[in-house]
Amino acid sequence: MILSGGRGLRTFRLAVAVRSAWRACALTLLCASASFAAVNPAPLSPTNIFAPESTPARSIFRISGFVLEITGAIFVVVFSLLAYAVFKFRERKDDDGHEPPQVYGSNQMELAWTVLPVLIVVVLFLSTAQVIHRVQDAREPADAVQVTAVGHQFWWSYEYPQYHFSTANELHVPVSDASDPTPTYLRLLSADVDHSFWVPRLAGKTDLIPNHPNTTWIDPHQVGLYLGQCAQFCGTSHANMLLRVYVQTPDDFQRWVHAQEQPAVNDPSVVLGRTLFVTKACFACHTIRGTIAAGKVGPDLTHLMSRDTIASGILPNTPENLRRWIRDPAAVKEGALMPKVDMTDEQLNQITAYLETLK
Ligand code: HEC
Ligand SMILES: [Cu+2]
Repeated sequence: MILSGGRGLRTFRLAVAVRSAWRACALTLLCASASFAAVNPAPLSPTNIFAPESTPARSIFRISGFVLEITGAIFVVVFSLLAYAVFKFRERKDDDGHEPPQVYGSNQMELAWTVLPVLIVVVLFLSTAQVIHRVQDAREPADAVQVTAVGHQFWWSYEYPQYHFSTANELHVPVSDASDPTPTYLRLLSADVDHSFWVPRLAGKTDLIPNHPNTTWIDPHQVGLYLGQCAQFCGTSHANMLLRVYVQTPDDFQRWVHAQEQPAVNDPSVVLGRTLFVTKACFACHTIRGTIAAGKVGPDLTHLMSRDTIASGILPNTPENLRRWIRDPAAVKEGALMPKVDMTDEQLNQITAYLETLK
């Protein structure tokens, strides 16, 4: 029978329930933070959201942990009370079959379960708004590296306006030391449909929307390769539109910039391949700086061989894969917007040999 022991006993029972709920809650939080700490130092995967390495990602990680703690505590309290009530007041053999006394309208209770949730929502709202403000409205330092990232179906182009070159699919940025930050600011644009830039260990998702420039920034604290992928369904090969961010020491980054600024290598031994490139359709879609090829529909190939992968991270950049790709792009990547260009095996070999000189 519910609440049969008078007001004193009722209060006592509630107090016991609340106390055990709090114990369970504290235990859960302890376990949760222990597992967070265990996951944190060694990322289990290159896209692990629990291993942030850049200020925006860290802020998001912290606010997520905070929200999880509060909602976890609510879950534990509610679930414990529920379990307690179900067990304590279960049906017994000696029940007399009457409905227990019904109790309505406790002002204290009504107030408590209205005011508390409102307070919790306000706290969650304010702390989230603060993180959004800190990430979105961060002032761009004068010496920040600037990159314009453009999403295309199904690849990325990266323009470095300070250095006058552009590249594709593999973004290089300098590591950012906390004592002397060198963040990278990204202007996000789209050439066609909605895409989303998401490298979980560096920053939250930001969409690339046609005719609506967005911005985001990263300040990676550790040298290394960070992976991500387009997080917005943008067409057939949306899942094959991978992101690769190479975080380098300032010296390595400057060396990379210097190499990218150079025009393409002009190797006389592959003149047949080069001629094919500008007589077949290739040059209409691809840029190779230093030649007449200045197309913008596909990735810049000026320094193709400086990249580890082709086709937006889905294939290692090997001669065999290059040949496979040029022979029939859509066979490698469903829905790829590079057409199959008619050519003989010999021509294919010549074009591939030419591309392989583009260091
Ligand atoms: C109609 C435009 C078009 C033509 C013509 C074209 N391509 Fe492409 N190419 C693209 C697009 C778009 C991509 C990006 C595809 C993707 O990753 O989804 C691409 C990707 C590539 C890549 C991979 C680059 C990278 O870094 O991932 C190579 C190499 C390439 N093309 C070579 C060629 C060659 C060689 C020819 C001529 C035989 C050619 N392309 C003709 C549009 C074109
Ligand atoms: Cu996309």
